Amino acid sequence: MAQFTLVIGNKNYSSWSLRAWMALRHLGLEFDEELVRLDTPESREQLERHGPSGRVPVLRSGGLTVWDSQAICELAAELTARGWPREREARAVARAVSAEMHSGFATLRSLWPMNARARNRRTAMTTALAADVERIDELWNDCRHRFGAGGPWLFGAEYTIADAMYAPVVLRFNTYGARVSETARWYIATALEDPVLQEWITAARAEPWTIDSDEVG
Ligand SMILES: N[C@@H](CCC(=O)N[C@@H](CS)C(=O)NCC(=O)O)C(=O)O
Repeated sequence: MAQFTLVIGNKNYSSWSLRAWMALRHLGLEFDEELVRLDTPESREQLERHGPSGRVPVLRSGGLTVWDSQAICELAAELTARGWPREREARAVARAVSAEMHSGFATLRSLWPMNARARNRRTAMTTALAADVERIDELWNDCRHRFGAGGPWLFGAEYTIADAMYAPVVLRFNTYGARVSETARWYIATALEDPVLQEWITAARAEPWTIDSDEVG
């Protein structure tokens, strides 16, 4: 049994779970996985049993409970001494773009819910949605051009927490056909080839459950 247990929601729909899961996997922290189905009559009681916020992801280790994706990523980075760029300026920007994702893009998150297995969905574009897409395109370009030269990720050769934070956005842009720049298209294609993300998508496809409110487009 691993020292850590990561409690997650449905792989098809739970974008915050995906972020923590991607970070742990890429940073090489071993963990057991426990899935709580979202949107069932029992979900609330089960979620509240796992963590005080009643939300997933939750990371458990012995008596420690960590109940937020960003806090889980930070703990993983501390434990592995990986996950943030080594160079200070890049690290500061990586933290800024990760925080921007964690605290923002509400329109994108509500109008384009993560649906890992869905393809070719289309929704009406709104000004607010276009602004979120444009801002993410801009920040991906900024990271790739300033720091990405050494490899495929936002900050180059090493996968960082910033990549984990935007993994659900990669899936959303793919599902809903976001119109983005060439750099962003390249980053999406590269991130989609990642075997770790592919493993999550395969598991999402195998889930028999559907959440109607997240099936849009
Ligand atoms: N700020 C939290 C957000 C977590 C969150 O909203 N998780 C969703 C699933 S992606 C959840 O648990 N929803 C509870 C529900 O659907 O009942 C984090 O970063 O972990």
